[in-house]
Amino acid sequence: MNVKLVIGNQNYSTWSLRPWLLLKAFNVHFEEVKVSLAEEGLRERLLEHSPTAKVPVLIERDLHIWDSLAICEYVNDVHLEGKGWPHTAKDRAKARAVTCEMHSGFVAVRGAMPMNIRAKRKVNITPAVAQDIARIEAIWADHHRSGWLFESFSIADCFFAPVAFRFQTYGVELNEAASQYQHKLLAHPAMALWVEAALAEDGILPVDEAGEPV
Ligand SMILES: N[C@@H](CCC(=O)N[C@@H](CS)C(=O)NCC(=O)O)C(=O)O
Repeated sequence: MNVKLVIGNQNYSTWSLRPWLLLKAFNVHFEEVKVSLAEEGLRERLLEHSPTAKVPVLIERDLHIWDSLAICEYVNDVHLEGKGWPHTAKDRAKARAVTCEMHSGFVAVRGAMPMNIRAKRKVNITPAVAQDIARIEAIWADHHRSGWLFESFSIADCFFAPVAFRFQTYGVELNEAASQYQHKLLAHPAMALWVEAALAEDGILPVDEAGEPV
């Protein structure tokens, strides 16, 4: 197989989920290489694949791409003939804006609510976390009539997929329209495959075990 994707623990690694989901959703064949983030010598093991010692990394022949959004853009260009983004320039601009909002923002939610698929937990909702949740709820509630954020499943949906798991783990309640979108994401067949693999793992990352079990 030409395309290889190096990912972290599927229970925890949000950045890995995004390009993995894009490749699966569009049936791009790839070899998956999983590196445990919970074992000794992590930096050295990650440096074998990536100059940043982070996952995900996409490898195709002599090319190594070490950032989730850069990977999705490459997959869109080279393997999807542009189908990873909506087809109008206006929707592509909006899709990129919400994707970049996720890629570089929502720091409070990302810090307080690590993805932890196997858990059901409760965390303190600070005003900053509540503000992030409200913004995500507004983006989700404004979804397209297709049920996805835009006319069909896109990179923007991949970027919000980990949040669907986070909100499930921490019992975040959403308005009707946003909740419909969350369920649409959770029901994607590739998301079910990801959960199955996450539940089969036993590595624990203490830093991502936030809050109290419920
Ligand atoms: N901006 C990067 C972030 C990648 C990242 O932070 N990955 C985490 C796992 S989700 C990681 O590799 N952590 C290992 C470490 O920091 O030692 C991306 O979008 O791919």
